[in-house]
Amino acid sequence: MRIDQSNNHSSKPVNSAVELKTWSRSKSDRIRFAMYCLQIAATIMILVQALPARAQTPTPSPSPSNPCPAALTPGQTLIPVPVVGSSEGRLRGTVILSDEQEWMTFRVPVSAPSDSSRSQCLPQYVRTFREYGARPTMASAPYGAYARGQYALPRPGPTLRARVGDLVQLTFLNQIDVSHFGDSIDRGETGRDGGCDSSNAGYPGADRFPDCFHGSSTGNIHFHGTHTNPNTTADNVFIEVRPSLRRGDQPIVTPESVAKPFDEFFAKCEVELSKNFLKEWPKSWSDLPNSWTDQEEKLLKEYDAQMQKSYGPGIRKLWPVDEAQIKQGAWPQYYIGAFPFCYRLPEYKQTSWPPAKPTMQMGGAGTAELQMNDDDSGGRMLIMGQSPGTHWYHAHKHGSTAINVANGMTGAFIIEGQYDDDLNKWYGRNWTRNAQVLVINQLGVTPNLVRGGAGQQDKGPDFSINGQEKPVVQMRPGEVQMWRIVNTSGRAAALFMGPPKGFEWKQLAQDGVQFNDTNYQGNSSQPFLLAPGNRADLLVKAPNAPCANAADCSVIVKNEVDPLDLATANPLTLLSVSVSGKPVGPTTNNAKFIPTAPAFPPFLADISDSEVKGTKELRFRSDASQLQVQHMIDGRKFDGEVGAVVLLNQAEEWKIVNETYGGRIVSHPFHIHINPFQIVEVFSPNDTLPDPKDPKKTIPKYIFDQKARTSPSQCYLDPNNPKTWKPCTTPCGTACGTACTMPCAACGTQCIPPATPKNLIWWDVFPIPSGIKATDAAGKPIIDPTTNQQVLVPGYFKMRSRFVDYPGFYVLHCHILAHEDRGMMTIVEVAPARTPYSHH
Ligand SMILES: [Cu+2]
Repeated sequence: MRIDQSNNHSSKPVNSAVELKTWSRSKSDRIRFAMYCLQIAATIMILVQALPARAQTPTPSPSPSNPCPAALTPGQTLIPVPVVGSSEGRLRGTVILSDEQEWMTFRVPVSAPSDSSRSQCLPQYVRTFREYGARPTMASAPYGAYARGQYALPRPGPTLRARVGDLVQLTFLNQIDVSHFGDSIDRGETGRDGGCDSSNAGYPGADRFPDCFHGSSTGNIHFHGTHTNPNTTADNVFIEVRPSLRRGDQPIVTPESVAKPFDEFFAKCEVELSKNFLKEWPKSWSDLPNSWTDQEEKLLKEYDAQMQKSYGPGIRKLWPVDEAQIKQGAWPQYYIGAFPFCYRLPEYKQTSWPPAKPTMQMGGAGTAELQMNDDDSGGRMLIMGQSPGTHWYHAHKHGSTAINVANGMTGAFIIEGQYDDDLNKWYGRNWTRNAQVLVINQLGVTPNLVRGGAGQQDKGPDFSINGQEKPVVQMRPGEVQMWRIVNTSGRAAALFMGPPKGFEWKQLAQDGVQFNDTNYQGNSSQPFLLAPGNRADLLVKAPNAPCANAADCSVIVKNEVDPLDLATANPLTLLSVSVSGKPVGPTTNNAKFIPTAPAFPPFLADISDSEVKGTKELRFRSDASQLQVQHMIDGRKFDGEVGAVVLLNQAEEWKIVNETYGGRIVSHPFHIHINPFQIVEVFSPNDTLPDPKDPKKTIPKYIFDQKARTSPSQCYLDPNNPKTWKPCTTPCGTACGTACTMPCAACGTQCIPPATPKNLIWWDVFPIPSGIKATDAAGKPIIDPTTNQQVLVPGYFKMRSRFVDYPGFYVLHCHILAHEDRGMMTIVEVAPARTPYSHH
């Protein structure tokens, strides 16, 4: 059990092993504990504290040493990320989950992020997603020009690029060398220590397996934003691929060792999935080539035997779990070293919506008859298509999403379609291929909770783009560029404050789903928020002349996990633009925003009131009564049970509630896989209004005591009547208009509830507004007479989604990934609407 601290700043890596008592295999390992000091020649002591089971916690001392390599210092040219593209309808590639030593940046001081803080760089082992054939990022151009020493630069996984309709055929390999990360194997199966990572800062404390940090060398890929099959070899986050076993120092599962069976599988998969976009294949383990499944069985048994040898009886073996799942006809969960992803990005080809029904369909019949006229899609028609746009992928193994994403296991997934064609028609051939792909992350090696008190970084590590801090994007004077921005951070949202002076921007898409023309025309150089997981496509227009200084051309963000943070959040430089070169002719298309938004696919039509067939309420709650704050949904942490069941091909309206109050409040970013959603109502009880007496100050928008009113614009909510806890759009005390929502007492029954808004934006992550503890005019708690507790008013939003096309199991969760790992996730089951029975 060793941890490579590698937090030295000398010229060669120091592989000092630190053993933690709780991870020990042998008696000698059991003795040493995790306070470890490394004496460095430069007389700097780096305190290593609170070592978690698979990460390092250097707390860099505030000194001018530990300089960063050039590419990681602010103001360096943005380095593009390598692309794995599709051809002839196939995205074929190999993504290798491996590890390397990279220069990681650490903010000094660790407190609130600020442009006046500085970064130190220390080499650290991190897990990476790399395309097959990638050379370490310090050795190959253009990285070689920036690197320092023998450590690599951080960067995201390759940008994947495909087109709507394409088949995705990805070989995924896990070649992590676990000896670089201490006890990074899945401790749950060792049968020891409850299965959670541990540190001497008190972790895991109140956390319990499986809702704790653990198993960080296990990998998988979530294709975030894809509308596809959630099962088997598609967007299936339940699979767990353990690192390859090794012979000597080398992984035995390699691209070569799986090439033959995977080629065979991909060829068969292509034939099957070409029949119909709704076709689900493979269905069972026996659909995979025997040569590979036999090999996997052997490797799993060998893995189990090795675990038994190391940890003795009491281990949880993997193969018997797979075996039982296979016997039940379920898809097995555990793999060693490799997994073949194969699925299609469905293309909606009809010109109107809803899709025309096939003429042969028999109303009310079971699938038995309908299978006759088609295949296992039961005669169903594709209802939604894959939206072309900026999507992404990331590690999604429960228990290690936070650390793996922080290590850099994220990447952009660009899905092209008519959207690109329309933009390229205006701007020029392949213009969208030259878009800036900006992968934001908060890179780090240890979640805050594992570090404990003093080492915690407020709002997490600094934002990086493609691994760099504050890089520079090149633009020509007057040029319009497309920026595809992905916030892959596991923690903080970035509020983009607006374009730099002299620039203009127009948002084209949100979360990989394009705006319709009304929303495109209606936004101009506005601020926008990218919560963790959100994306935005922007058209950015540079000024006609270079900036007088770099600061004038900087894109400024504020970092938040709740809007209340913004009052004290520092403006941060995310990136800068260098405006130089030959100006773009002001009358050419390349100097203008496209006059009309790209054609809007018919399947993105608003979800109407009449389409909604069911409602649900999900309550996200942070409970601060325990040793550490515990995060749950509907009072439960993730336990593998289904939390929401929906019938296939129905639209529902869900109220997503945030019962997180006071203190360090969090707007948990709600994310659901497979289908995007539209927001129809938002209630944010912590909202503020400008103070009419002093525009620099704010006053609460909602009051719970009429005597607290300082402005007629404030809305009164009755603390004893939860039915009034709703958004207020009409000021109280003024005449009620047609757009009034109910809560203002003064509006009474004259109010006409607003119609469902139109032209709604599609999202796949949306922060749930936090709740408030009700107080009276004197600032004292308002007590609920029935419970004798302070009245707590939760925030919420209501969303509508079409649970269409793909039955199966997938997840919804908080996209603050430490919350997800610790239990704020549940399973959605989309049940086939048709029974298998015939009723003649
Ligand atoms: Cu959360």
